[in-house]
Amino acid sequence: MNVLAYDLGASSGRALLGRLTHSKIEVEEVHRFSNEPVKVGERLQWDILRLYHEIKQGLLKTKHLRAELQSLAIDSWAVDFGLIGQNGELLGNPYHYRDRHTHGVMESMFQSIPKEYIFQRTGIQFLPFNTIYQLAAMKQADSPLLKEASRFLMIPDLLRYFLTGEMLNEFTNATSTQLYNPVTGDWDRELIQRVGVSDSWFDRVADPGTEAGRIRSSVMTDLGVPSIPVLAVAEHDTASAVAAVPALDRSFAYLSCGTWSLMGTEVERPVINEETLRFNFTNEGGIGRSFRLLKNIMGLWIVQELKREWERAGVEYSFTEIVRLAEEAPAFAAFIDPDDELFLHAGDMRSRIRQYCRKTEQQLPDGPGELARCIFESLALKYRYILELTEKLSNQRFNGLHMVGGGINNALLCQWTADSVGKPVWAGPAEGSAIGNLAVQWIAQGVFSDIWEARQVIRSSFPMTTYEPSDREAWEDAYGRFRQIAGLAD
Ligand code: LFR
Repeated sequence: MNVLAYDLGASSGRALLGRLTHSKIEVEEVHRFSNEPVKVGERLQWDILRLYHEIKQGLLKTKHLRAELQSLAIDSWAVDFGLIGQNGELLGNPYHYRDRHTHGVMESMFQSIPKEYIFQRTGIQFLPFNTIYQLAAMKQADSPLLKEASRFLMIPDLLRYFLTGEMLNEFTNATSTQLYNPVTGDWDRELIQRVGVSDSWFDRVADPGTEAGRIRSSVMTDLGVPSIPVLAVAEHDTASAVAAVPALDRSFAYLSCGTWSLMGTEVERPVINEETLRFNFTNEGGIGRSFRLLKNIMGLWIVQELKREWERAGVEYSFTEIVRLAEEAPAFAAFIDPDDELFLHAGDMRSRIRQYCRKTEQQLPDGPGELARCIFESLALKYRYILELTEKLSNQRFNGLHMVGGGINNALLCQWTADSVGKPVWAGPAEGSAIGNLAVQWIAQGVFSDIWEARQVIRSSFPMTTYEPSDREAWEDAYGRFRQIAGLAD
């Protein structure tokens, strides 16, 4: 049974063809493409029509493989959206969540809508780029789009709409907006109205696994493809990545490692209390109406930006080289808190890292190896802090950590994570989101009875590497210094 998963990340997208043979999943990458945001004036936007074009290219390539598809589905990063006008056309280009138009908007919103109220109703962490603040920023700027809009669609909803002509809001992504109420199981219409936008844009929320239409006739004619069902899966890429965690134990911790690092656990009900508010944990929707109690950690973004910075200066380093240089640099020389707001927006990371180190009276990392080492060690140390908080907030003890996502190709980071958290790290699969996307399509088709059966099959289909903790004393010592420098509370 062939199904196609499109997984769109912040810098690239891919289409993976999934096949099931003898209870093993086989995947074939049929298409890979870059996803480069475009800056026009001061505004950073997604090239959404290009992404749609690449989705169609993926369909064409699959057709050429003569693989008959039972269904297809799309997942992507969260929080970003498009607004649809009365005539059914997209209004403007979706903004990139790292655009600066949300600067200061979250803090100013708290003056009219208390933070506690928002958290109580949504259970979602406060990130300055959440959909709620993007809409409020547009409202403040008196954006004409808000006057014309009649529907709100998240990125995968939007691409699915282009393919099928049908509009539908998907659950896991809907929760990331900070406008969805997990207790009532619907959009929080009161909150939406308080933000000052129309709640009529927000329609019924569909569970992952719902059939959300079929390829529309114009696409069938243009590409010469049959009318394939398009499913809504766990369309937030992190929800799909968590779906693909090959855990045996129902109590497990994960780290989805890519541009972002998302660390947490799966819970049956959202954990909305003073502690989760205090530590800014989130309760995003998961598969089977579970919730992902987790926290965003800045992740490999800082290194990716450094790499781009070097490229602009005419120096090309591959990720493999960066990792090797980090390994050769002196250990535990300087730490940053990767989640400092300093590192959120695109730009000159070298000088920001040095600025952070100057402020905290540390040595200033200089060359590529020292900078990369500082980032990787700091990430590994931050993972320990968040893992311990996850245990505390969810009242569990984990005997290891599952790592999924492209970041696991960095064996050094996996090893340092194990060293830092003092527990084994089980790394795999690397294509977590795409595999979770495939798995939910197979659940919808009745091939797997539930996510736990899917996880078993994922476990036996893809390699998993174990990293045992080592060098504990040095990491313990580093952790104490890191917490002091980053000012992290108990
Ligand atoms: C990861 C991710 C995170 C979300 C961030 C922005 O790709 O989806 O879960 O917080 O991107 O949308």
